[in-house]
Amino acid sequence: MKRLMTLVAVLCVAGSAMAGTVYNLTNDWVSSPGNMPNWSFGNETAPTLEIPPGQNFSAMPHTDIGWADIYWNGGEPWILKCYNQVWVIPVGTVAFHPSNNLAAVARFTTPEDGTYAISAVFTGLDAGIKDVHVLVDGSSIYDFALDGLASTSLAPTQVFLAQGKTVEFIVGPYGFLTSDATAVDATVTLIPEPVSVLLLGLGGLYLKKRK
Ligand SMILES: [Ca+2]
Repeated sequence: MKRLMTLVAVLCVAGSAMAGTVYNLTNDWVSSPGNMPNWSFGNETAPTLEIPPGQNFSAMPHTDIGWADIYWNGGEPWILKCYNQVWVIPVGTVAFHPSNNLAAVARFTTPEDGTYAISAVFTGLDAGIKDVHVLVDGSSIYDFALDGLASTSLAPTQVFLAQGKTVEFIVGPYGFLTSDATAVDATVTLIPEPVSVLLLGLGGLYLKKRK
């Protein structure tokens, strides 16, 4: 009976560990540069039919901003979070805006080897059409032409990645720059070792004890 209770307790711990380590762009957001160890920000050559996304990454600042400045911020591309959340940028998202020639990019760098679940929601905040992408280690796993206020999602997609690999969330101008502000909710979750492996280990331990 005691063994059974121990097993149940261990399984409960294993179950809670299954939630994994969640890296969410909005929740992890810190306005001071250098304080987001897993995230960096930049721009890349705006993708076209000839140029794939993910070319010529160049770092750029990310910023907090008051709501009234958003449309008139200028200096595209930009990536910002509006802390007072009273206008335009929905709670739980960060806003991206490309320029004519450059896509806005948030780049996650994997802290360790492991299986990662990648998901994203892109929501148009203005009337323009924009191209949105998710890249893993430089290769696209998701591309979508997002028109106006529509929304599009990448369902959780699992990939194994070594430490130091990149996952990029990108908003491009889709050819021309007009009203392309886009809210992004980006999440990368490090998934723990499967419970099945734990169970096999526990089973082995139990059999060994019974001998
Ligand atoms: Ca556009």
